[in-house]
Amino acid sequence: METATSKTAAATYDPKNICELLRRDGYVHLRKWVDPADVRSAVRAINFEIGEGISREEIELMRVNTISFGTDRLRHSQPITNLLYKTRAFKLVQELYGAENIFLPDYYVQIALRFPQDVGNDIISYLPWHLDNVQPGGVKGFGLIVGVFLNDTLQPDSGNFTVFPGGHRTLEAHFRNTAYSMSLYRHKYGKIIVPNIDIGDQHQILANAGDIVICHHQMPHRAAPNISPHIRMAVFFRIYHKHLPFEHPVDCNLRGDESLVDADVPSLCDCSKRSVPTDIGTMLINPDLSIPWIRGSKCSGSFQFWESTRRFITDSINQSGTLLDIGCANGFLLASLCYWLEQKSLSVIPYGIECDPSVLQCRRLFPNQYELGHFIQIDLETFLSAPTHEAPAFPERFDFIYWNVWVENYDLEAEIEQNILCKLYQMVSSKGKLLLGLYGTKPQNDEKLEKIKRVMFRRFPYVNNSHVQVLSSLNHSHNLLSIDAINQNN
Ligand SMILES: O=C(O)CCC(=O)C(=O)O
Repeated sequence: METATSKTAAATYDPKNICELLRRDGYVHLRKWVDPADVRSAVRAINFEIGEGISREEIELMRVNTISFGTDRLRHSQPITNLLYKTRAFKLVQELYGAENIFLPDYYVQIALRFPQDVGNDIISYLPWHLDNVQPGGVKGFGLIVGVFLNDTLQPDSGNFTVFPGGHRTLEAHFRNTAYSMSLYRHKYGKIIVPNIDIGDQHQILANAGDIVICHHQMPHRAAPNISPHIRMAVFFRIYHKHLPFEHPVDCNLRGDESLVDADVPSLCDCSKRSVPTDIGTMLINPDLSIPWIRGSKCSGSFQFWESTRRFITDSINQSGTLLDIGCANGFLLASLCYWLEQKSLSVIPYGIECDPSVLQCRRLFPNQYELGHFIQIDLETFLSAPTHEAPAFPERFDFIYWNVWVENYDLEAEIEQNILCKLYQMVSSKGKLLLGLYGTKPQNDEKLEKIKRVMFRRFPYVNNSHVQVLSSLNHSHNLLSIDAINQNN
Protein backbone atom coordinates (compact mmCIF):
# COMPACT_ATOMS: atom_id res chain seq x y z
CA MET A 1 0.00 0.00 0.00
CA GLU A 2 1.25 3.46 -0.85
CA THR A 3 1.88 5.66 2.18
CA ALA A 4 0.77 9.27 2.37
CA THR A 5 4.35 10.06 3.19
CA SER A 6 5.87 8.80 0.00
CA LYS A 7 3.34 10.72 -2.08
CA THR A 8 4.16 13.95 -0.31
CA ALA A 9 7.84 13.43 -0.79
CA ALA A 10 7.49 12.85 -4.47
CA ALA A 11 5.44 15.96 -4.83
CA THR A 12 7.60 18.23 -2.72
CA TYR A 13 11.22 18.47 -3.60
CA ASP A 14 12.53 20.20 -0.56
CA PRO A 15 15.51 18.75 1.30
CA LYS A 16 14.00 19.86 4.59
CA ASN A 17 10.81 17.90 3.95
CA ILE A 18 12.74 14.94 2.71
CA CYS A 19 14.98 14.97 5.74
CA GLU A 20 11.91 15.18 7.92
CA LEU A 21 10.38 12.19 6.10
CA LEU A 22 13.58 10.20 6.35
CA ARG A 23 13.56 10.84 10.03
CA ARG A 24 9.88 9.94 10.36
CA ASP A 25 9.43 7.03 7.94
CA GLY A 26 13.00 6.12 7.13
CA TYR A 27 12.46 6.26 3.37
CA VAL A 28 11.02 8.40 0.60
CA HIS A 29 9.72 7.23 -2.74
CA LEU A 30 10.42 9.71 -5.52
CA ARG A 31 8.41 8.96 -8.62
CA LYS A 32 9.82 9.18 -12.13
CA TRP A 33 12.96 11.00 -11.13
CA VAL A 34 15.08 9.33 -13.78
CA ASP A 35 14.95 10.25 -17.44
CA PRO A 36 13.50 7.23 -19.34
CA ALA A 37 16.41 7.42 -21.81
CA ASP A 38 18.84 6.95 -18.91
CA VAL A 39 16.81 4.02 -17.63
CA ARG A 40 16.99 2.43 -21.08
CA SER A 41 20.78 2.92 -21.32
CA ALA A 42 21.32 1.34 -17.92
CA VAL A 43 19.09 -1.65 -18.73
CA ARG A 44 20.87 -2.12 -22.04
CA ALA A 45 24.31 -2.01 -20.42
CA ILE A 46 23.22 -4.55 -17.80
CA ASN A 47 21.58 -6.84 -20.36
CA PHE A 48 24.70 -6.66 -22.50
CA GLU A 49 26.78 -7.87 -19.62
CA ILE A 50 24.29 -10.60 -18.77
CA GLY A 51 24.74 -11.67 -22.38
CA GLU A 52 28.47 -11.91 -21.82
CA GLY A 53 27.81 -14.74 -19.41
CA ILE A 54 26.65 -15.18 -15.86
CA SER A 55 27.26 -18.23 -13.73
CA ARG A 56 24.75 -20.23 -11.75
CA GLU A 57 26.83 -19.51 -8.59
CA GLU A 58 26.62 -15.79 -9.24
CA ILE A 59 22.84 -15.96 -9.54
CA GLU A 60 22.62 -17.97 -6.35
CA LEU A 61 24.81 -15.45 -4.52
CA MET A 62 22.63 -12.64 -5.79
CA ARG A 63 19.52 -14.47 -4.64
CA VAL A 64 20.72 -15.28 -1.16
CA ASN A 65 23.34 -12.68 -0.32
CA THR A 66 22.08 -9.85 -2.50
CA ILE A 67 25.55 -9.29 -3.90
CA SER A 68 26.07 -6.93 -6.80
CA PHE A 69 25.92 -8.08 -10.38
CA GLY A 70 28.49 -6.97 -12.90
CA THR A 71 32.09 -6.08 -13.39
CA ASP A 72 33.69 -3.00 -11.89
CA ARG A 73 33.74 -1.58 -15.38
CA LEU A 74 29.97 -1.88 -15.69
CA ARG A 75 29.25 -0.59 -12.20
CA HIS A 76 31.34 2.50 -12.80
CA SER A 77 30.23 3.04 -16.37
CA GLN A 78 28.29 6.12 -17.34
CA PRO A 79 24.98 4.39 -18.07
CA ILE A 80 24.98 3.20 -14.46
CA THR A 81 26.42 6.19 -12.62
CA ASN A 82 24.22 8.60 -14.60
CA LEU A 83 21.35 7.13 -12.61
CA LEU A 84 22.75 8.99 -9.64
CA TYR A 85 24.64 11.95 -11.04
CA LYS A 86 22.23 12.98 -13.73
CA THR A 87 19.22 12.87 -11.45
CA ARG A 88 18.07 15.24 -8.78
CA ALA A 89 18.84 12.50 -6.27
CA PHE A 90 22.50 13.44 -6.17
CA LYS A 91 21.77 17.10 -5.71
CA LEU A 92 19.39 16.14 -2.97
CA VAL A 93 21.87 14.05 -1.01
CA GLN A 94 24.41 16.84 -1.41
CA GLU A 95 21.94 19.25 0.08
CA LEU A 96 21.09 16.86 2.88
CA TYR A 97 24.68 16.19 3.85
CA GLY A 98 26.61 19.10 2.44
CA ALA A 99 28.51 18.36 -0.78
CA GLU A 100 31.80 18.58 1.10
CA ASN A 101 30.77 15.73 3.39
CA ILE A 102 29.98 13.14 0.79
CA PHE A 103 32.28 10.22 0.36
CA LEU A 104 31.84 7.51 -2.23
CA PRO A 105 34.07 4.46 -1.82
CA ASP A 106 34.81 2.24 -4.83
CA TYR A 107 32.02 -0.14 -3.97
CA TYR A 108 29.26 2.41 -3.56
CA VAL A 109 27.40 1.06 -6.62
CA GLN A 110 25.41 -2.17 -6.46
CA ILE A 111 23.56 -3.56 -9.45
CA ALA A 112 20.81 -5.58 -7.85
CA LEU A 113 19.12 -8.21 -9.98
CA ARG A 114 16.41 -10.39 -8.52
CA PHE A 115 15.75 -13.39 -10.71
CA PRO A 116 12.27 -14.95 -10.85
CA GLN A 117 11.53 -18.23 -9.13
CA ASP A 118 10.86 -21.15 -11.43
CA VAL A 119 7.45 -21.54 -13.05
CA GLY A 120 5.22 -23.47 -10.69
CA ASN A 121 7.24 -22.47 -7.66
CA ASP A 122 5.02 -19.81 -6.12
CA ILE A 123 6.17 -20.37 -2.58
CA ILE A 124 6.56 -17.00 -0.91
CA SER A 125 9.43 -17.17 1.47
CA TYR A 126 10.73 -13.86 2.78
CA LEU A 127 14.38 -13.26 3.54
CA PRO A 128 15.00 -11.88 7.01
CA TRP A 129 15.33 -8.10 7.16
CA HIS A 130 18.78 -6.61 7.58
CA LEU A 131 20.73 -3.39 7.84
CA ASP A 132 23.55 -2.66 5.47
CA ASN A 133 27.20 -2.41 6.21
CA VAL A 134 27.38 -4.24 9.48
CA GLN A 135 30.93 -5.42 8.99
CA PRO A 136 33.48 -7.23 11.06
CA GLY A 137 36.01 -4.56 11.95
CA GLY A 138 33.94 -1.70 10.69
CA VAL A 139 30.39 -0.64 10.97
CA LYS A 140 28.46 1.35 8.42
CA GLY A 141 29.35 4.99 8.21
CA PHE A 142 27.25 5.43 5.14
CA GLY A 143 24.16 7.45 5.63
CA LEU A 144 21.78 6.97 2.75
CA ILE A 145 20.75 4.26 0.34
CA VAL A 146 19.64 5.62 -3.02
CA GLY A 147 17.78 2.88 -4.93
CA VAL A 148 16.99 3.45 -8.60
CA PHE A 149 14.46 1.09 -10.17
CA LEU A 150 14.89 0.09 -13.78
CA ASN A 151 11.74 -1.91 -14.38
CA ASP A 152 8.17 -1.81 -13.11
CA THR A 153 7.44 -3.81 -9.99
CA LEU A 154 3.83 -2.83 -9.57
CA GLN A 155 2.75 -6.09 -7.97
CA PRO A 156 4.08 -7.35 -4.64
CA ASP A 157 6.46 -10.31 -4.68
CA SER A 158 8.04 -9.21 -7.93
CA GLY A 159 11.45 -8.90 -6.29
CA ASN A 160 10.38 -5.57 -4.82
CA PHE A 161 12.66 -3.58 -2.62
CA THR A 162 11.01 -3.86 0.78
CA VAL A 163 11.19 -1.49 3.72
CA PHE A 164 9.69 -1.41 7.20
CA PRO A 165 8.36 2.13 7.60
CA GLY A 166 9.44 3.62 10.92
CA GLY A 167 11.58 0.54 11.60
CA HIS A 168 14.67 2.74 11.81
CA ARG A 169 13.19 4.53 14.79
CA THR A 170 12.14 1.30 16.47
CA LEU A 171 15.72 0.13 16.09
CA GLU A 172 17.10 3.41 17.30
CA ALA A 173 14.98 3.27 20.45
CA HIS A 174 16.09 -0.31 20.96
CA PHE A 175 19.80 0.44 20.55
CA ARG A 176 19.60 3.51 22.75
CA ASN A 177 18.79 1.20 25.61
CA THR A 178 22.25 0.41 26.89
CA ALA A 179 21.23 -3.15 27.59
CA TYR A 180 20.72 -3.65 23.85
CA SER A 181 23.32 -1.32 22.38
CA MET A 182 25.29 -4.37 21.37
CA SER A 183 22.51 -6.39 19.84
CA LEU A 184 23.42 -5.71 16.22
CA TYR A 185 26.61 -7.19 14.96
CA ARG A 186 28.10 -9.30 12.29
CA HIS A 187 29.54 -12.50 13.53
CA LYS A 188 33.19 -13.04 12.81
CA TYR A 189 32.29 -15.50 10.09
CA GLY A 190 29.81 -13.29 8.34
CA LYS A 191 26.36 -13.83 9.77
CA ILE A 192 24.60 -10.61 10.67
CA ILE A 193 22.86 -10.89 14.00
CA VAL A 194 19.93 -8.53 14.32
CA PRO A 195 17.85 -7.90 17.40
CA ASN A 196 14.78 -10.01 17.79
CA ILE A 197 12.19 -7.26 18.01
CA ASP A 198 9.01 -6.27 16.22
CA ILE A 199 9.97 -3.67 13.63
CA GLY A 200 6.48 -3.36 12.16
CA ASP A 201 4.94 -4.38 8.86
CA GLN A 202 6.80 -4.68 5.62
CA HIS A 203 6.11 -2.31 2.76
CA GLN A 204 7.01 -3.62 -0.66
CA ILE A 205 7.84 -0.67 -2.87
CA LEU A 206 5.58 -0.70 -5.93
CA ALA A 207 7.87 1.05 -8.33
CA ASN A 208 7.76 2.19 -11.90
CA ALA A 209 10.93 2.17 -13.94
CA GLY A 210 12.65 5.46 -13.19
CA ASP A 211 11.48 5.76 -9.57
CA ILE A 212 13.97 6.37 -6.81
CA VAL A 213 13.78 5.43 -3.16
CA ILE A 214 16.06 7.07 -0.64
CA CYS A 215 16.49 5.30 2.67
CA HIS A 216 17.96 6.19 5.98
CA HIS A 217 20.90 3.87 6.70
CA GLN A 218 19.14 2.33 9.66
CA MET A 219 16.06 1.34 7.69
CA PRO A 220 15.53 -2.43 7.97
CA HIS A 221 15.03 -3.76 4.46
CA ARG A 222 15.21 -6.78 2.19
CA ALA A 223 14.35 -7.92 -1.32
CA ALA A 224 10.96 -9.62 -1.80
CA PRO A 225 10.76 -12.98 -3.57
CA ASN A 226 10.13 -12.73 -7.28
CA ILE A 227 7.24 -14.70 -8.74
CA SER A 228 6.82 -12.23 -11.63
CA PRO A 229 7.97 -13.09 -15.15
CA HIS A 230 10.74 -10.45 -15.10
CA ILE A 231 14.14 -9.99 -13.59
CA ARG A 232 13.84 -7.15 -11.08
CA MET A 233 16.55 -4.65 -11.98
CA ALA A 234 17.69 -1.90 -9.65
CA VAL A 235 20.84 -0.03 -8.85
CA PHE A 236 21.60 0.93 -5.27
CA PHE A 237 24.05 3.68 -4.44
CA ARG A 238 25.35 3.88 -0.91
CA ILE A 239 26.21 7.39 0.05
CA TYR A 240 28.75 7.77 2.81
CA HIS A 241 29.25 10.72 5.10
CA LYS A 242 32.86 11.67 5.76
CA HIS A 243 32.14 12.31 9.39
CA LEU A 244 30.75 8.85 9.86
CA PRO A 245 33.78 6.92 8.74
CA PHE A 246 32.92 3.59 7.27
CA GLU A 247 35.94 1.98 8.87
CA HIS A 248 34.70 2.97 12.28
CA PRO A 249 35.85 0.02 14.33
CA VAL A 250 33.96 -1.30 17.21
CA ASP A 251 35.00 -2.92 20.39
CA CYS A 252 35.72 -6.48 19.46
CA ASN A 253 36.11 -7.49 23.06
CA LEU A 254 32.82 -6.39 24.41
CA ARG A 255 30.97 -9.60 23.84
CA GLY A 256 33.94 -11.77 24.54
CA ASP A 257 33.21 -14.07 21.60
CA GLU A 258 35.14 -12.20 18.95
CA SER A 259 31.97 -10.95 17.39
CA LEU A 260 31.56 -7.30 16.67
CA VAL A 261 29.18 -4.75 17.88
CA ASP A 262 27.54 -1.83 16.20
CA ALA A 263 28.33 0.67 18.84
CA ASP A 264 27.61 3.69 16.75
CA VAL A 265 24.05 2.95 15.76
CA PRO A 266 22.15 5.36 17.95
CA SER A 267 24.24 8.38 17.10
CA LEU A 268 23.63 8.27 13.39
CA CYS A 269 19.93 8.71 13.34
CA ASP A 270 19.67 12.36 12.51
CA CYS A 271 20.58 13.32 9.00
CA SER A 272 19.91 16.98 9.70
CA LYS A 273 22.98 17.23 11.90
CA ARG A 274 25.26 17.38 8.94
CA SER A 275 28.65 18.96 9.45
CA VAL A 276 27.90 20.15 12.95
CA PRO A 277 30.77 19.07 15.20
CA THR A 278 29.61 16.89 18.01
CA ASP A 279 29.12 18.96 21.11
CA ILE A 280 30.83 17.23 23.98
CA GLY A 281 29.04 19.30 26.63
CA THR A 282 25.67 18.09 25.42
CA MET A 283 26.92 14.56 25.10
CA LEU A 284 28.33 14.47 28.58
CA ILE A 285 25.07 15.41 30.17
CA ASN A 286 23.10 13.04 27.98
CA PRO A 287 23.98 9.40 28.58
CA ASP A 288 22.01 8.35 25.49
CA LEU A 289 24.32 10.33 23.29
CA SER A 290 27.51 9.42 25.06
CA ILE A 291 27.07 5.64 25.21
CA PRO A 292 28.10 4.96 21.60
CA TRP A 293 31.17 7.10 22.12
CA ILE A 294 31.98 5.35 25.36
CA ARG A 295 31.73 2.02 23.52
CA GLY A 296 33.96 3.41 20.79
CA SER A 297 36.43 4.29 23.53
CA LYS A 298 36.63 0.63 24.42
CA CYS A 299 34.69 0.88 27.63
CA SER A 300 31.68 -1.35 28.15
CA GLY A 301 30.32 0.44 31.20
CA SER A 302 27.53 2.95 31.68
CA PHE A 303 27.84 6.69 31.45
CA GLN A 304 28.17 6.92 35.26
CA PHE A 305 30.89 4.30 35.17
CA TRP A 306 32.74 6.28 32.51
CA GLU A 307 32.68 9.42 34.58
CA SER A 308 33.62 7.69 37.82
CA THR A 309 36.57 5.93 36.22
CA ARG A 310 37.89 8.69 33.93
CA ARG A 311 37.20 12.06 35.49
CA PHE A 312 39.75 11.51 38.26
CA ILE A 313 42.50 11.75 35.63
CA THR A 314 41.92 15.50 35.66
CA ASP A 315 43.05 15.61 39.33
CA SER A 316 46.58 15.07 38.07
CA ILE A 317 46.43 17.93 35.57
CA ASN A 318 47.19 21.19 37.25
CA GLN A 319 48.03 23.52 34.38
CA SER A 320 46.88 24.32 30.88
CA GLY A 321 48.94 22.85 28.07
CA THR A 322 49.25 20.13 25.50
CA LEU A 323 47.95 16.63 26.14
CA LEU A 324 48.81 13.60 24.06
CA ASP A 325 46.63 10.52 24.44
CA ILE A 326 48.36 7.30 23.41
CA GLY A 327 45.68 5.02 22.00
CA CYS A 328 43.11 7.80 21.80
CA ALA A 329 40.48 5.65 20.00
CA ASN A 330 37.61 7.91 18.91
CA GLY A 331 38.88 10.84 21.02
CA PHE A 332 36.07 10.66 23.53
CA LEU A 333 38.41 10.42 26.51
CA LEU A 334 40.32 13.49 25.33
CA ALA A 335 37.10 15.35 24.70
CA SER A 336 35.79 14.42 28.16
CA LEU A 337 39.05 15.48 29.81
CA CYS A 338 39.10 18.79 27.91
CA TYR A 339 35.54 19.44 28.97
CA TRP A 340 36.10 18.58 32.63
CA LEU A 341 39.32 20.60 32.71
CA GLU A 342 37.58 23.59 31.22
CA GLN A 343 35.36 23.53 34.29
CA LYS A 344 38.56 23.98 36.31
CA SER A 345 39.49 26.88 33.97
CA LEU A 346 42.28 24.85 32.41
CA SER A 347 42.61 24.71 28.70
CA VAL A 348 44.11 21.72 26.97
CA ILE A 349 45.30 21.30 23.39
CA PRO A 350 44.52 17.71 22.45
CA TYR A 351 46.67 15.33 20.40
CA GLY A 352 46.15 11.65 19.86
CA ILE A 353 47.59 8.59 18.23
CA GLU A 354 45.67 5.40 17.63
CA CYS A 355 46.58 2.30 15.69
CA ASP A 356 43.09 1.58 14.39
CA PRO A 357 40.79 3.70 12.24
CA SER A 358 38.59 4.74 15.15
CA VAL A 359 40.87 7.78 15.21
CA LEU A 360 38.88 9.09 12.24
CA GLN A 361 36.06 9.74 14.66
CA CYS A 362 38.19 12.38 16.37
CA ARG A 363 37.30 14.57 13.47
CA ARG A 364 33.75 14.78 14.76
CA LEU A 365 34.86 15.84 18.22
CA PHE A 366 37.79 18.06 17.25
CA PRO A 367 37.25 19.19 13.65
CA ASN A 368 39.83 22.00 13.76
CA GLN A 369 42.58 20.10 15.51
CA TYR A 370 41.92 17.12 13.28
CA GLU A 371 42.51 19.23 10.21
CA LEU A 372 45.72 20.53 11.79
CA GLY A 373 47.05 16.98 12.09
CA HIS A 374 46.64 16.46 15.84
CA PHE A 375 45.24 12.96 15.37
CA ILE A 376 47.13 10.24 13.64
CA GLN A 377 46.48 6.61 12.88
CA ILE A 378 49.73 4.91 13.80
CA ASP A 379 50.96 2.29 16.20
CA LEU A 380 52.97 3.39 19.18
CA GLU A 381 56.23 1.73 18.17
CA THR A 382 56.24 3.29 14.70
CA PHE A 383 55.35 6.67 16.14
CA LEU A 384 58.18 6.53 18.67
CA SER A 385 60.69 5.41 16.07
CA ALA A 386 60.44 8.80 14.32
CA PRO A 387 57.87 11.10 15.94
CA THR A 388 58.78 14.25 14.03
CA HIS A 389 58.57 12.40 10.74
CA GLU A 390 55.44 10.40 11.53
CA ALA A 391 53.58 13.22 13.24
CA PRO A 392 54.89 16.46 11.78
CA ALA A 393 52.21 18.60 13.43
CA PHE A 394 53.06 17.35 16.92
CA PRO A 395 55.30 19.37 19.26
CA GLU A 396 58.53 17.68 20.32
CA ARG A 397 57.32 17.53 23.90
CA PHE A 398 53.95 17.51 25.58
CA ASP A 399 52.91 18.91 28.92
CA PHE A 400 50.95 15.77 29.59
CA ILE A 401 51.07 12.37 28.02
CA TYR A 402 48.36 9.94 28.94
CA TRP A 403 48.83 6.26 28.27
CA ASN A 404 46.38 3.59 29.28
CA VAL A 405 48.79 0.78 30.01
CA TRP A 406 46.53 -2.11 29.18
CA VAL A 407 47.35 -5.07 31.34
CA GLU A 408 47.16 -7.49 28.45
CA ASN A 409 49.18 -5.42 25.98
CA TYR A 410 52.17 -4.13 27.86
CA ASP A 411 53.46 -6.13 30.76
CA LEU A 412 56.73 -4.16 30.66
CA GLU A 413 58.84 -7.27 31.22
CA ALA A 414 60.55 -7.00 27.87
CA GLU A 415 63.23 -4.41 27.32
CA ILE A 416 61.50 -3.21 24.18
CA GLU A 417 58.37 -2.35 26.20
CA GLN A 418 60.43 -0.68 28.90
CA ASN A 419 62.06 1.43 26.18
CA ILE A 420 58.63 2.58 25.05
CA LEU A 421 57.84 3.74 28.55
CA CYS A 422 61.15 5.60 28.77
CA LYS A 423 60.78 7.24 25.38
CA LEU A 424 57.35 8.50 26.31
CA TYR A 425 58.69 9.90 29.55
CA GLN A 426 61.37 11.72 27.60
CA MET A 427 58.70 13.34 25.46
CA VAL A 428 57.16 15.07 28.46
CA SER A 429 58.20 18.68 28.88
CA SER A 430 59.72 19.79 32.16
CA LYS A 431 57.02 20.56 34.70
CA GLY A 432 54.83 18.13 32.77
CA LYS A 433 53.67 14.65 33.70
CA LEU A 434 53.50 11.20 32.25
CA LEU A 435 50.12 9.77 33.23
CA LEU A 436 49.66 6.04 33.15
CA GLY A 437 46.16 4.62 33.39
CA LEU A 438 45.81 1.26 35.07
CA TYR A 439 42.53 -0.40 34.29
CA GLY A 440 43.12 -3.97 35.44
CA THR A 441 42.05 -5.70 38.62
CA LYS A 442 43.49 -4.41 41.89
CA PRO A 443 46.24 -7.05 42.15
CA GLN A 444 47.12 -6.50 38.48
CA ASN A 445 47.28 -2.75 38.98
CA ASP A 446 49.38 -3.05 42.14
CA GLU A 447 51.83 -5.33 40.41
CA LYS A 448 52.09 -3.08 37.39
CA LEU A 449 52.53 0.03 39.51
CA GLU A 450 55.52 -1.51 41.22
CA LYS A 451 56.96 -2.69 37.94
CA ILE A 452 56.67 0.74 36.35
CA LYS A 453 58.27 2.40 39.35
CA ARG A 454 61.15 -0.09 39.28
CA VAL A 455 61.80 0.57 35.59
CA MET A 456 61.59 4.33 36.02
CA PHE A 457 63.85 4.48 39.08
CA ARG A 458 66.43 2.26 37.38
CA ARG A 459 66.43 4.04 34.02
CA PHE A 460 66.10 7.59 35.40
CA PRO A 461 68.09 7.72 38.63
CA TYR A 462 66.91 11.26 39.34
CA VAL A 463 63.33 10.09 39.56
CA ASN A 464 62.26 8.98 43.02
CA ASN A 465 59.14 8.39 45.04
CA SER A 466 58.59 12.11 45.52
CA HIS A 467 57.91 12.45 41.78
CA VAL A 468 55.40 9.69 41.66
CA GLN A 469 51.80 9.92 42.68
CA VAL A 470 49.13 7.24 42.59
CA LEU A 471 45.53 8.32 42.26
CA SER A 472 42.41 6.19 42.54
CA SER A 473 39.19 6.55 40.63
CA LEU A 474 36.04 7.58 42.43
CA ASN A 475 34.87 4.00 42.62
CA HIS A 476 38.40 2.84 43.60
CA SER A 477 38.47 0.35 40.75
CA HIS A 478 41.16 2.09 38.73
CA ASN A 479 44.47 3.79 39.24
CA LEU A 480 46.48 6.50 37.65
CA LEU A 481 50.21 6.66 38.08
CA SER A 482 51.42 10.20 37.58
CA ILE A 483 55.14 10.72 37.11
CA ASP A 484 56.56 14.26 37.22
CA ALA A 485 59.02 15.12 34.52
CA ILE A 486 60.49 17.89 36.58
CA ASN A 487 64.00 16.51 36.86
CA GLN A 488 64.46 14.69 33.69
CA ASN A 489 66.57 17.34 31.99
CA ASN A 490 69.02 17.54 34.88
O1 LIG B 1 17.54 -5.80 -4.03
C1 LIG B 1 16.84 -5.40 -3.14
O2 LIG B 1 15.67 -5.05 -3.29
C2 LIG B 1 17.40 -5.28 -1.73
C3 LIG B 1 18.87 -5.36 -1.71
C4 LIG B 1 19.39 -5.36 -0.33
O3 LIG B 1 18.71 -5.55 0.61
C5 LIG B 1 20.82 -5.14 -0.11
O4 LIG B 1 21.60 -5.30 -1.04
O5 LIG B 1 21.19 -4.79 1.02
